[in-house]
Amino acid sequence: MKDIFKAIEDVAFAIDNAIKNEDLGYSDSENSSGEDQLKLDVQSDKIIEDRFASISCVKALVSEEKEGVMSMNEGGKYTLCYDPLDGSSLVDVNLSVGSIFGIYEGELEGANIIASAYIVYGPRIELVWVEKGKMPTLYRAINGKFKEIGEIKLNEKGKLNASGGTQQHWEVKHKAFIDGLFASGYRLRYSGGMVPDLHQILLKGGGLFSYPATTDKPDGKLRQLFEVIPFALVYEGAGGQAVDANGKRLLELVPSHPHDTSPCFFGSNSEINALKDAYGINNVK
Ligand code: AHM
Ligand code: MG
Repeated sequence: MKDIFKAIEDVAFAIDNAIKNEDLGYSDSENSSGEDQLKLDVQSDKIIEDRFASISCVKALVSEEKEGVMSMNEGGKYTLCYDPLDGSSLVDVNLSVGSIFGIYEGELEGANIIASAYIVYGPRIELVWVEKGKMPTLYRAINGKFKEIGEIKLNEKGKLNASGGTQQHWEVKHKAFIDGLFASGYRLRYSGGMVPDLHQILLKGGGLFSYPATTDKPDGKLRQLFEVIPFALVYEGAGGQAVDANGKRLLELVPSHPHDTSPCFFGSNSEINALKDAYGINNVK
């Protein structure tokens, strides 16, 4: 696992360098979700693929920017599922973006994630790493090296509210719930990048991030293997909750395809319990 952590540290600096210096235009290709790929998406994917080729415990890669599963090292036991540059459409307006990694042992499903990590490319580079059953740890890049800052713990209740999806397509119960949070004093914090948005809620003590089912996207937008499940491990490790629209733990998701999506809600306990009440799903497993 140390090898994987070291490789993630290395790709953080390489991708940060690409973001700062490379062409911001589109490539000629689309990813498997039908989205146009930026040159930076493709470059970030290649940086990760190349660095992980030499990590013998990694048997396969699954990337937001690749079709299917890419075999790597025979005899490896882990599959690395990753989004190389999440929120890449925000690079041209110079907002923070990120990379997300889930490390799975066995079948690719929530129950088998054993560690996850994300990198925030902001004014500084930060990295959060969590192993199953432990608390997430924050690292910050200082003078070209990651320094351990400390463990991340959510408060029982926060103040921030971030909900994605087009409001025009929100379900009535979602709109009523979000309006209720604002009416009770929550503040809007939504950049359109799940990495900085979820990171902000974690570091500011709590709140709620939602990417709900919408009438135009009934299964949500965010991908289970390399966006939703890795962040669920972080939020549960920090003492919060991460559930789908039925109140099921996101760590129990079983994707039938590597690019399957799911509605998702991440937050501290008070907000997720309020969500379950508002959605009428309390105690549903
Ligand atoms: P991407 O992986 O193509 O960058 O898309 C994922 C991003 C998330 O970072 C963010 O939460 C979401 O898309 C924002 O979507 P929307 O603009 O629909 O709110
Ligand atoms: Mg993404």
